Amino acid sequence: MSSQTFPVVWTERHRLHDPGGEVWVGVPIPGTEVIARGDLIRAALAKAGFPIVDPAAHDPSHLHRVHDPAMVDYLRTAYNNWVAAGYPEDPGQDRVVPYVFPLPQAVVDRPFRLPAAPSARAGVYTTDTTTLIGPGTYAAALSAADCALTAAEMALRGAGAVYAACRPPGHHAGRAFFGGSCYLNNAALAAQALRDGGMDRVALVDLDAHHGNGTQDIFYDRADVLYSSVHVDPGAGWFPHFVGFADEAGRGPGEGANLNCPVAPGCGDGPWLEAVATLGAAVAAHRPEALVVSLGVDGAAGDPESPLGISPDGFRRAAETLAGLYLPTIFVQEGGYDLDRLGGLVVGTLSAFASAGGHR
Ligand code: SP5
Ligand code: ZN
Repeated sequence: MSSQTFPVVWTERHRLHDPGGEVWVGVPIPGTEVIARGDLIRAALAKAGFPIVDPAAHDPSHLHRVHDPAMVDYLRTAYNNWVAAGYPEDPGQDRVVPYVFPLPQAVVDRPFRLPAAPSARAGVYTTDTTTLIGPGTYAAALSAADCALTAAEMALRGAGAVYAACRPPGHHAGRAFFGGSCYLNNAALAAQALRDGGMDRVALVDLDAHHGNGTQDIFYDRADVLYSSVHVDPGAGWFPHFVGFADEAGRGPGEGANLNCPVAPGCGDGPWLEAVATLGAAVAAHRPEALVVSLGVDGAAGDPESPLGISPDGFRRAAETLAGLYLPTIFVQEGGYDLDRLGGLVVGTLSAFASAGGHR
């Protein structure tokens, strides 16, 4: 292993997840969270000399540390129940996709009962129509979680930096909801594993272009895990639309341990790197024993899912800011959808972190 690299946890099992596109404003479209992403990232890292290791398999009970067991059970069984109900033949939909949602203001206040129809069950845990479930989705999501958990275990054993090549991504999955192309929250699982392994305080920095509403939800009431994020302003019309504003600061014992730095569409490197510096200062003030970075590179100029316009050099400079915290660091892959630039952005960011000495 060259001194400018660190271990990558990756598995070909990500290929089991083919969402088959997404439904956006009612229209089936190809979608951008595609199988090629996982393979392009691996190829670029291998070419750059990063050593690649397989994840260890973990018992699904690990998932219950951050997720509602009922949601995990839903994800495990949803596809088979969908097929058994005949939807692939009539009306001709071979992926699990919702059509109704139990909004709290639209259901009477009585103990929740799971609806009988699989088509209605599809709306119980997801926030949107863009996060379809196919035959291998649950298996791939488990393997992505395995990558993040394995990276956490390597950090607990003394690794200075590890990259978990998670696909599907995770930061839009909360304790009892999933969405935004995410099913299980890989970064939250890694942070919780670090806590369970004996670290007293952990910090998360989320660089994905979108707010990590799932990660925020999981840790919103907790003081031991800081969640901090720079993302495109949801108030300017961007996903996840309802959450991710600057006044969301945590609740109860978690008050002050949640930091949102929304930035304007088209802001480019300057304001984004200022926000990254703010996140870095908050992490240092939290005095964590380790750092988990939700590394989405969908903020990059040219990405089809965000308007931020960050340059490759911007990502390198963000990595140098994080390296300057000198913390054991786990990078967890989130978004990044420009297939021509994805591999280069990930390698550039991780290489800059290693060159700045962040992995020692
Ligand atoms: C993990 C992650 O980055 N999830 C982000 C999902 C954002 N999805 C927003 C809605 C999709 C709209 N895509 C249509 C693009 C047309 N230009
Ligand atoms: Zn994103």
